[in-house]
Amino acid sequence: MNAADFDPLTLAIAPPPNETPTERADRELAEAEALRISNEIDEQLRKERENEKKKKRPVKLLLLGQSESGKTATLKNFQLTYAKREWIAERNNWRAVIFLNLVRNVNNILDILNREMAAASLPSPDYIGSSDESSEDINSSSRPRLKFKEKHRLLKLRLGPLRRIQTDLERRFGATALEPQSTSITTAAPFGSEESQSSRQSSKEFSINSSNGWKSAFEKIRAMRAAARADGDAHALRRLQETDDEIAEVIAGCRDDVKAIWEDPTVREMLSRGKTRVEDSAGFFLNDVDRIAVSNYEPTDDDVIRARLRTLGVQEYRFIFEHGRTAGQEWRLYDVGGTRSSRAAWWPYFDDVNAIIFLAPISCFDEKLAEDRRVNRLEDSFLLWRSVCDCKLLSRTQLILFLNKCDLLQAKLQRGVRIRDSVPSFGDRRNDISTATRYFQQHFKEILKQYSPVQRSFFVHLTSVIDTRSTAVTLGAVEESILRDHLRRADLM
Ligand SMILES: Nc1nc2c(ncn2[C@@H]2O[C@H](COP(=O)(O)OP(=O)(O)O)[C@@H](O)[C@H]2O)c(=O)[nH]1
Ligand SMILES: [Mg+2]
Repeated sequence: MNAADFDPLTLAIAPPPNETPTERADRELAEAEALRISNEIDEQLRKERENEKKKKRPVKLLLLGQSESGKTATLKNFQLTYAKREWIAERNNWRAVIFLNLVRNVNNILDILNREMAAASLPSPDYIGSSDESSEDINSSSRPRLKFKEKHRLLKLRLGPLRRIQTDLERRFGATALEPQSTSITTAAPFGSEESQSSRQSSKEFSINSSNGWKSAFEKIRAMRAAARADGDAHALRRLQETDDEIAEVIAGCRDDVKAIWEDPTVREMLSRGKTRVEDSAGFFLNDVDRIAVSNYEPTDDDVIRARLRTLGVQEYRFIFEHGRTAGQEWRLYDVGGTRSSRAAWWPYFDDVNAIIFLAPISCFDEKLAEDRRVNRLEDSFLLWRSVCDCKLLSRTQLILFLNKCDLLQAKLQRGVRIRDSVPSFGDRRNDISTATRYFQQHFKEILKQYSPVQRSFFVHLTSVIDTRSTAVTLGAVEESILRDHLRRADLM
């Protein structure tokens, strides 16, 4: 007798001692069947596990649209709605950005004021403004000349320190990559490349250029301080160490003058004659001076959404959603620079994205692209939408259209701006928001139908993405439909 004869397991599964040949055949058959079923279950479990893994794969979402269409603001809404912890941790970092936005609003007005005061002091009564198209007929002979007073000179003087604040803040954010201002830039430098940072010098807007966006813009400030310290560069260090708090003090000290210049009737008249709508510009905070220009200012959620930090290249943001139907699921959102020259950098990201949110700012029907003053911004959105619909790589990608800046559209129409003057095909339709959105929406839909390589659904939302509450509802719908598509794909694979 060997050891196996005493092994309880061997004994338990051993055939009964007096088995007849028929019994033995039956037994073997039953065993084979049991094995088959067991294997089948194993196989099924394996498949389910694999499927789960596929479903757990990150959902990839790309935000596209021309520059200043609201892509980054939409991304921030995602973070606010679905990754609140991270949002709160970062909120205070936006303080310096909001200060910069505010200070730039003021300095832009000061620039115009300087120009116009200089011009107003010229002896010629026929003076017709400066050569800048936006201020063409500020003092045209048909209207009374603007009367600048001692008060304006004093305001200019007292607001002088804000120039330095702007320069300081821009330097802090590494303001080397700049908004293209002309048509001469036609080729895209690869994102993140040296060239894209150094080739544009005229400082109109600062930007971030990195593989993960605003986080590293904030990180950069810390790194610059460390470098100055290591080099023993006391001067650089002193400048950099000027903390947000010191900057806040200077801005708080200018609070009354900032309000005074913004509320001054002559300045308002000057801006309106020059058709400069500061309130429509990116990062507009002049109506919030009382709240922001204080030494202990802390940004609100809405402030952060409205803060403008230009995006360059393609930036990836990874969020594990804490809320919503996809709680626990990783989402990767890609935010891109939207100027014409940066669009070439988008294509490599088209490969395996689940969905694209395409932002079309429909309030821009009477505006031109900053990078090419010949091109109407709405027309540019249509063309861009067409090339996205048309793209074979994206033929199976869900496209979600946001007709954005509806709030600005509404305000514009209420001011009496007529769509037909910029979009002749609009014709004699009613110049109101519902007719306008329906008209534009139809146009986008037709392009989708006509140019998509395979038929696909048209998902569209009317949005004002600076409104965090209504945007949260919209994002809920977006999440739902992307998730459904994501799961369906996992099941198919
Ligand atoms: N009034 C209004 N402003 C918006 C809206 N969407 C974006 N903005 C503002 O427009 C500017 C550009 O938005 P941003 O998200 O940076 O555009 P991006 O260049 O496409 O990333 C920012 O100052 C935003 O606050 C909107 O729906 N309404
Ligand atoms: Mg952006």
